Amino acid sequence: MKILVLNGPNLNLLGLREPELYGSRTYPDLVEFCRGAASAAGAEAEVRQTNHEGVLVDWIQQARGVFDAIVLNAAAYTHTSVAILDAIKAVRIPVAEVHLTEPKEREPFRRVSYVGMAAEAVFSGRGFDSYADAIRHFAAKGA
Ligand code: CA2
Repeated sequence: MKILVLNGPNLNLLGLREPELYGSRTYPDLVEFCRGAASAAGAEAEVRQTNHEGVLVDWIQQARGVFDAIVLNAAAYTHTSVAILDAIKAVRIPVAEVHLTEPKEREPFRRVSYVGMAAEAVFSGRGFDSYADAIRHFAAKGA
């Protein structure tokens, strides 16, 4: 099973800023972590990051016929992007929403999730382990 792991804006700064919130491990650490979690679950993960909303839309569209599932941390676009919601609905690949933190326990503007309106599952508040939970979710059910 091939899983596409997509990361949105500023997640390239992991470990370099706000470690009290997002931890001290870096984005390259996250890439390795996801690859390892997928491998342990008998799957394969391709991990990408972009700061651009349209690039996330392109990657979601292009996943059709290539990947079995998408693990998506759209970061701030989670709370704003109808374009990403529409892309998820259009592509018809199962999507899991993930977050390092628990957005619902933060500022009120993080309580809305457009991604969550189309995602089949949400894993949040467990740091890198949120990604492992999502990867195992798809591996266990065969996407
Ligand atoms: O908890 C998460 O994973 C979030 O998706 C992170 C987003 C935030 O907008 C969401 O509400 C919840 C922010 C990502 C910013 O990443 C940084 C990493 C290190 C330093 C600064 C920002």
